[in-house]
Amino acid sequence: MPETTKIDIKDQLKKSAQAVENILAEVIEDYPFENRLHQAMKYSLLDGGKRIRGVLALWCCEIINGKPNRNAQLAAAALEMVHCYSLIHDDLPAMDDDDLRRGKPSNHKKFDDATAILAGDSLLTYAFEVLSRVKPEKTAIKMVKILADAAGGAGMVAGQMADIRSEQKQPDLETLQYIHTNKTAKMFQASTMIGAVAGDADEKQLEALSEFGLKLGLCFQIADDILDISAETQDMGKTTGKDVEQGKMTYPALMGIEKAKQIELQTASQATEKLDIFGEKAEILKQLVNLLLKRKK
Ligand code: GRG
Repeated sequence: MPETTKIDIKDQLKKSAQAVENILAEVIEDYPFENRLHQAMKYSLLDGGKRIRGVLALWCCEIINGKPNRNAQLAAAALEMVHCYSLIHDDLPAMDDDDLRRGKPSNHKKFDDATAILAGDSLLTYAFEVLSRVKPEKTAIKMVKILADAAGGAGMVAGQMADIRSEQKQPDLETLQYIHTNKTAKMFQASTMIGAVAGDADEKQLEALSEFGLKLGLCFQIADDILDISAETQDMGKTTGKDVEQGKMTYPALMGIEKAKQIELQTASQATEKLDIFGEKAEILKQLVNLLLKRKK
């Protein structure tokens, strides 16, 4: 990672996303999965996605430690596997019922509902097997706790539950913040925290990256709400316009698109402020925030 502010962020993101892709390709071949499950897991896991969560883990480790180590690579794979399971399950008829994900038929369309459920289950459990390879064990346990807290029934799954229960209801800020924090932001926070733990961060550094991750995740979800209205299905690789159709609680639904854009910018600058203690070293994360603000997919 260059030390100066002259970072080609798109190029850096592409390279690091490829590094995440490589580790995913490695670990997914490294276990005796049942054959059909294995095909379904690989179908959704490989060759797709921006890999933001995995990249955040690599970059946060690098900010602390100078380079992304093996622990950060294993954790990046685990984060992307949990994220991928959530997308497979989210697309099922009982949830968001979507035929398209990452520009191709969603898992249950390509295979079938039962296979998609099991492929998601298998990705979720395998993520923790991969984390168990982190050394020393003390570090692995810290990472397991961070990821389990963020992904489970007090995190992403809780956010998904609240999201489903709030469909067709009058939007209110408190519920909306609860949904966004849990459904999306906590997995971003887990990504930055796990990267920091891989780099052996001290408490102050861990806290700063944790707060940065949470704010970035909120900003990412507000942007996603806006893109669902303003972007094209073709660019997003998933069906757009569904939030309005399903009566989802979103920032634009609560306050209109212009105000939502203001909150998005405000949240982005709150995220960036958390990086002050790292000085120039965190420049790449600041530029990532700017890039995500401009994203079209
Ligand atoms: C089903 C347990 C369970 C949880 C579902 C993550 C999630 C919770 C649902 C997916 C649908 C959605 C809009 C979630 C909000 C988080 C989000 C914006 C996911 C998409 O993340 P990206 O854009 O996806 O990073 P890629 O494909 O780039 O990896």
